[in-house]
Amino acid sequence: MKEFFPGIPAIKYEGPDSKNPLAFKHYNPDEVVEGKTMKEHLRFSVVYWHTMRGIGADMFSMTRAWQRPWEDGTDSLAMALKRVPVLFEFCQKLGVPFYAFHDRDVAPEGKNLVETNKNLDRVVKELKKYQKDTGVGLLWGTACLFVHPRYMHGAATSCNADVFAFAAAQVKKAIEVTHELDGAGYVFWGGREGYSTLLNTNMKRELDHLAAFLHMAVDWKKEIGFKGQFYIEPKPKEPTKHQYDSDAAACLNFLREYGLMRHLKLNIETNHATLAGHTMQHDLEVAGAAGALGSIDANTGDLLLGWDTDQFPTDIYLTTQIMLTILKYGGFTTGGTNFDAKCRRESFEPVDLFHAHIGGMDAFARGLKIAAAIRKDGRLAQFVKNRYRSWDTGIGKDIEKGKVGFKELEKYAMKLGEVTTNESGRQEYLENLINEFI
Ligand code: XLS
Ligand code: NI
Ligand code: NI
Repeated sequence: MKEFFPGIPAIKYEGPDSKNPLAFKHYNPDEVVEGKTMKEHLRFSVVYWHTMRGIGADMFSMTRAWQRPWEDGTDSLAMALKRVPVLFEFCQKLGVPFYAFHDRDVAPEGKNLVETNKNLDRVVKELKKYQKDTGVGLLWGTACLFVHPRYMHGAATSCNADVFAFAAAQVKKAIEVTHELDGAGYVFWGGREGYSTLLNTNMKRELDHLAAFLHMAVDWKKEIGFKGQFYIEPKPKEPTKHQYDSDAAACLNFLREYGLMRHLKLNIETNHATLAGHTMQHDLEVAGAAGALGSIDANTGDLLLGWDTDQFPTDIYLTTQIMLTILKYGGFTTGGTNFDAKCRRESFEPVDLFHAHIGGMDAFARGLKIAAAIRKDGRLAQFVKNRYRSWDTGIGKDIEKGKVGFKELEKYAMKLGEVTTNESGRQEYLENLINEFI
């Protein structure tokens, strides 16, 4: 069999003292943490769009900067088929159990939808074969509803009903192929579901349409017996000025308003949360508190660049916070740690893809181990529990149980005269405590 990454061996765990750039220092797939192996906890996934289809483009150059010797410079079906073994060799060498794709990442559009679907079916057949041979599975599938110019006004939120219909047909097919490939989930990221100006936008009508679209997707999922988890991926802006699924809270509000809460969880992406003015941990907490924490797109932004730079996560403080929250909410079930991340334009060699993923995986492995150690130590959780102890008995308990109203509370406050029971929040002490483990 042809090797696409010659000279790069299967990446092994060599431990923290290793100086080998092509080895894991912390990700030890079979090591057990809190009762599960690291592999089971983290459920890493490689994305087709950046890793297989990225060319190192930016706003100032659409010219390929990245060397990918297997590419023939075409967007043909033949090239699409040649790319499949590259992805699987990459995942196998890294020991990553999953991948994720948009329909148009894996197969090119034809001259009409019939031909496009045929192209997709052909590549899906190949993907299925390689999944079977390698044991690498599909974390989630999705549809690309933002590259083709037909989607310039959005897809499900387009002002043009023909576009809505076209998008519906595309998503119907994308769910079917995800089902065919035994995907653990399916993601809705609102590519251009938003607006550039309110001057030409009927927001209420667009949101109603988006909800109708998702209900149709839920119906179709049931009809074909697809058991994977549906997710919405929040993002506040880019490409539009305002994306409707702007953050976790906005998504949850939308899902509740339109009766969709039971059917979708959230796929939270680090750089999207920060673009929304939140931390990743904030959006994870919002999703987790609502029972909707599904999966994560692992990446990071750059504090000095205000766009979705999709960098690989290397900050241990960040991965520690993420894993603390994920463990707190019981860990991944259908979801995983999907590297929606790409190398910088300047990192143009295939080996850079390995460095990038190894770094991300090690950063998450450390985050996981540190989070587990913090949980085992127990001081952090105990502090938080203790901070709320006034709610466990007496008046606090009565409030939580709904036993008292304003009248009773007024009586209580009058008797109290003044509050004398406040305690320090101890933020600095807690920050120091976290640093003990990092
Ligand atoms: C774009 C999104 C996208 C989704 C999949 O910013 O992160 O890549 O994850 O459509
Ligand atoms: Ni993403
Ligand atoms: Ni993104």
